[in-house]
Amino acid sequence: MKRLSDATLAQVPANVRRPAYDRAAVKVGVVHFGPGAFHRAHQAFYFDGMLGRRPDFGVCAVSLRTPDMRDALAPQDGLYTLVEREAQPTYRVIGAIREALVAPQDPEAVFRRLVSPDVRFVTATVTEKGYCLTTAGELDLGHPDIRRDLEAPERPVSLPGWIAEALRRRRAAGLAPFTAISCDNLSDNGVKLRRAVVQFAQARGDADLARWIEGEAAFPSSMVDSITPATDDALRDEVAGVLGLEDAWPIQRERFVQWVIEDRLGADAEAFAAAGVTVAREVAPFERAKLRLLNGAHSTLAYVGLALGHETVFESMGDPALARFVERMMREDVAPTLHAPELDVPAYIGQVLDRFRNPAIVHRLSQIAWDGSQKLRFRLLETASEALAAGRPVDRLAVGVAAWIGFVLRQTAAGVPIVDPLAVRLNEVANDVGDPVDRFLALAEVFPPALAADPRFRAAVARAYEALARDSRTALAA
Ligand code: CS2
Repeated sequence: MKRLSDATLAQVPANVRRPAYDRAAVKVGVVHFGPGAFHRAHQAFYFDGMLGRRPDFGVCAVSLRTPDMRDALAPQDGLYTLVEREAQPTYRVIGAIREALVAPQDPEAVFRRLVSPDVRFVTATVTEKGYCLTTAGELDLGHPDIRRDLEAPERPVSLPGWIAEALRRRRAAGLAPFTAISCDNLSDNGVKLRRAVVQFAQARGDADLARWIEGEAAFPSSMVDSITPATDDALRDEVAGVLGLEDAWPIQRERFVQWVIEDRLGADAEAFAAAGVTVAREVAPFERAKLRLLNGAHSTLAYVGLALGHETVFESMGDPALARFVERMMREDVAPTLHAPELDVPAYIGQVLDRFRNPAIVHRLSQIAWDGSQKLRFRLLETASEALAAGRPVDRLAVGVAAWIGFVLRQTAAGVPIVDPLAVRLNEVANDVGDPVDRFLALAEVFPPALAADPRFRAAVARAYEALARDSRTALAA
């Protein structure tokens, strides 16, 4: 079977949407760090929608570590298939990625793009861990990647290191900075990225650069949303059947897709809005609602659901006790921490629950369980801190946290590797002696010290932990 590429694009059947613009005329105006499934399901889809009117929004996709994505997409001229799943799936070939680079293999090619006057935007999906932050949200100067980048700042490996060095080179070349848009699930992601980059420039001893970045560069916050299960062979086979062409790395997601960006986009705001992006004065309320409701519920469903023997979000939602528990947590514990006058929170919760019940989406709990040490803070812990400050209970919020502890202990005992940047440390803590809840709460990389020290939080996690250990279902009575 032939491969999807510019040369074979015309053979794609009519029920598959194809780029309606002239791909040869597309110019790279965006550099994206971390072109995993989510980027290709989300930002690249929006840029694809802009290219008809604005051919200067082509994407240069930069992998910070592995060549897999470039190896899959380069022979396809950057083309890949996006499947939107609802009762009836729809198929669409996305053409936004014009170039795929692997940073460690060709750093100068990446810098050439980053220091090009045509490049106005840098976007990033490098996951929570890619920001190298402490639990207080500062750049972690002890992080191995940051230490390395401070020693050799012209050959960066971290996202803050790459952006700082690229901005230094732009400044030296007399160019305006690009606008850097974080698209990861962190609260105030733009503020955090900006702070990390400025702190990196300072730690590098370049106070002028730090000041220039602070004064001149925009780091809008953004909220991203679309449930994107990992690609598997079944998807590759399905797409090959529909296209009549081989696609090495198609992507699937639910049809629902949302991108809210803080209005620091200058003259390009219009172009984003025309492609369906919500350009908002303030993003934090949307971002918080999504992180705490959708992602908080996801992580809770993942750790509790796995303990109950479920495999997917859909299955967990079919478990009445678990579905009821998560809904109560969202409505009674999370919603009161949100201050989002522009959002109908009860309706939003209903919509999120419906999305979890989409039978066309097979979203594995094990995928959501990855990187728990990085995710819990934004999904459950910040909510718990605010609930405690307001004198509200945290019993239900503590169940997901306790279930995460149980998950780490089970995986460690079974010798199953944990996908988490702190895996080694987590295995050590799991194998240690003493009260498990105390041992885990002492992890300063995960739990902000003030929260870990709060006796109400500790008691709630300990209660949930015991209930889960006795019988996972009793914990759901919280
Ligand atoms: C999920 C998210 O894997 C996870 O941790 O909670 O990827 C979630 O599907 C997206 O944030 C939805 O926009």
